[in-house]
Amino acid sequence: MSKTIIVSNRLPVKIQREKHSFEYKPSEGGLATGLGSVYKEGDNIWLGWPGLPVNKAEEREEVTRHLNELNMHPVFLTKADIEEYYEGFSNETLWPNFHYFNQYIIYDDVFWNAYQRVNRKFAKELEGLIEEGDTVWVHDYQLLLLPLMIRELYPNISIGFFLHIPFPSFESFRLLPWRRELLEGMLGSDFIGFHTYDDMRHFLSSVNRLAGIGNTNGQMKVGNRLVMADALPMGIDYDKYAEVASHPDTLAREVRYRTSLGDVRVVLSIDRLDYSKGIPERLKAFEMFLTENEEFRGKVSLLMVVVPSRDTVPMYANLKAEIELLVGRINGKFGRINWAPIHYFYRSFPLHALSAFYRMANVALVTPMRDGMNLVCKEYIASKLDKKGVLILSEMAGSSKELSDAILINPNDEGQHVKALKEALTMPESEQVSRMEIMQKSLQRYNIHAWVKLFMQRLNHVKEEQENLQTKPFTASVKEELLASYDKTKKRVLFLDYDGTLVGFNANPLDSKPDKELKKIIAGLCADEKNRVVIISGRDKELLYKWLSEFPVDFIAEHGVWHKKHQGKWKKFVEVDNSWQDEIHSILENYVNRTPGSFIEKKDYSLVWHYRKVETGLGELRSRELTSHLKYVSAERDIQVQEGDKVIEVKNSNVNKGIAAASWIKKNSFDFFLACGDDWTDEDTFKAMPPKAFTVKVGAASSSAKYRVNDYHDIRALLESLANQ
Ligand code: GDG
Repeated sequence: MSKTIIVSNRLPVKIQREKHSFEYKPSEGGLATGLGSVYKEGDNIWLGWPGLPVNKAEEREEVTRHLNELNMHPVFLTKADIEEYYEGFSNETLWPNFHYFNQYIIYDDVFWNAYQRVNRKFAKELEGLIEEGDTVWVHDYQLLLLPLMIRELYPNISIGFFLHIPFPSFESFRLLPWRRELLEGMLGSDFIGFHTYDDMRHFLSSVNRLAGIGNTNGQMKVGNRLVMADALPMGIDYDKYAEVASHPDTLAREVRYRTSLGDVRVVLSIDRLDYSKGIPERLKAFEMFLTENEEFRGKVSLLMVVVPSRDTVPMYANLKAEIELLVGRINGKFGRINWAPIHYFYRSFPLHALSAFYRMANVALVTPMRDGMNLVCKEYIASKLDKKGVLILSEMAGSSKELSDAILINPNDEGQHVKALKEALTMPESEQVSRMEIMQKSLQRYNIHAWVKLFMQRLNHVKEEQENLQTKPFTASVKEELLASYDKTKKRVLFLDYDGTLVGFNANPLDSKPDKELKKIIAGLCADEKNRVVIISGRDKELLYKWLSEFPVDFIAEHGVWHKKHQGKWKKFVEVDNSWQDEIHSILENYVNRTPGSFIEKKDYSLVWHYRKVETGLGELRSRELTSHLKYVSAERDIQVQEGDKVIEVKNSNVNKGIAAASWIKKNSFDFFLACGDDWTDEDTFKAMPPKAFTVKVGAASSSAKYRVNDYHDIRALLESLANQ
């Protein structure tokens, strides 16, 4: 039985050393909850660092045994590993670089060596666990090199990777001396997920510039392997946060806190101590807000939770000192005996306290300078059972792409920050509710469970595509076989696509008229009475006819809308059938699931997928993907796919190249079949061919053709040898 192995730097467990043993507590993080449905099943396992140094052999054995019972497996790290790989390269090199704080990067070969060493340690540990057929899902920036290390050990295994922090633009990423190795490490995966389309786009641009690998809709060819990147925004465990928000413990806490605070409006801020979170900027904006809006003094308090983190590192200690100075200054300047402008806590709180904060906050102020996603703002929304409350969100947080009904601000713009606070605190309740409702619906749908499911689906999809790509090369022995069959047969049909198959592509389609060489080949093929040559193209019929009517060929034009036998007239298919709609609707639904903001419109004879409200770029990406997908599935259905302004329309068409070719075949009793084509529309032709047909795809994309060649020159060479037989 194949299994799934989750790999992350930390295991989802808190282990505490007691006098003679260890105590284990599961961690409550979003990722741990979401992946619980995966790693706790059957033989699945989560591999990572248990979070504390364990050096004695017998203690390691004990911890391993206990963790194995919880479906976990430890990678033990030494003190030097932690200092150099985790605190060093991960947090002092990659973290600032990926969050655009390049002035804080430490470039240190000792750190880099440790990063390679520890990634290898993870690979080594996996070596004992992985079996052929398994799936490995690697998480985050501490393990960028791991996918390639696993790939080298197990070339055929399914490897997924998800980056939880932003992927920087090439201009930032190129600063790292080890950029190439880092990218190659990631490209060992089959599927690479990012929170936003921008992260994905930055990654693809770095892959293009540093490794010279281009992409189509996020699909890359890495050596002979297909690798896919995609945007997959992570959600939260919505129901859990909604449930905790109605728990008696939470309600009791809210009453207690409210009584202590008195009659003030609450603005909430929760972050881990980090320079990427924009905490000083937030405090300065709050100070400016109180300076400019006297009427709010005594009426609004900022409840600021800063969760301790890395504060032994000087940069973090300085940040903490700066925050505390600002809090002191503001409270000193504006505070009253019965009112504190800021309630500041440098510690973490239990979940129910956090939930009570979410419930009582009139405004949540989430204004990072840069954040991969940011889950706090999503948790705030899920906790708002009465739908009253306003979210002010930085456009630099990944979550801003989904939560466009928040008040979005640029955290560097103090004026905008101040204005947003005023707008939030004076927003009519009806507007609060309507904005909150939209955001809640979206977060309910795109929750953590949907995210995990989608990631796995996408990874499986890449694997399937890789298998489809197994189209065999058109070798000399295949050619021999084809020629032998051609020789023996008496009634042959040759379906030949035109652009990309018989001629190369031209910027101006009118420049693709048949050249001398091609004319000679077609004439040669037509000279043999045993051959029926059918030009099967998406081009309009007039042009095809003008270019090729000098030969006794048949035509299927405009993707099968029009047909013409050599001696006959142009004829058209007509029929209307809506039976395809249910199936296409479920495909469109699948894209709506993966694309926040998109929706389906149902018309009498068509279905329309709208993406005008989708994150810029992501909508375009999905539309291209959907178009390809629809063209692919349209082989046996009477539909046509049309792209419009931020819409994709699927209509009845009753015809495509495959249906047309099939009807051609049905009416005759051919004994030899050859079909050549280069794009998605030709897939229909390939599929319509009988099993004994020779089907040849031009180019490397996945195909239902049996064989593939590199370009139209190869097709011409093949046809020429047939003509010369
Ligand atoms: C990475 C990326 C991305 C906070 N204070 C307390 C507390 N928290 C919990 C929150 C939330 C989590 O910590 C912080 O959420 P982040 O989104 O910042 O996640 P990280 O794991 O730190 O960061 C980030 C994320 O990965 C997911 O991909 O969103 O951009 O940097 O869940 O509720 N929890 C408790 N007490 C606290 O005082 N119990």
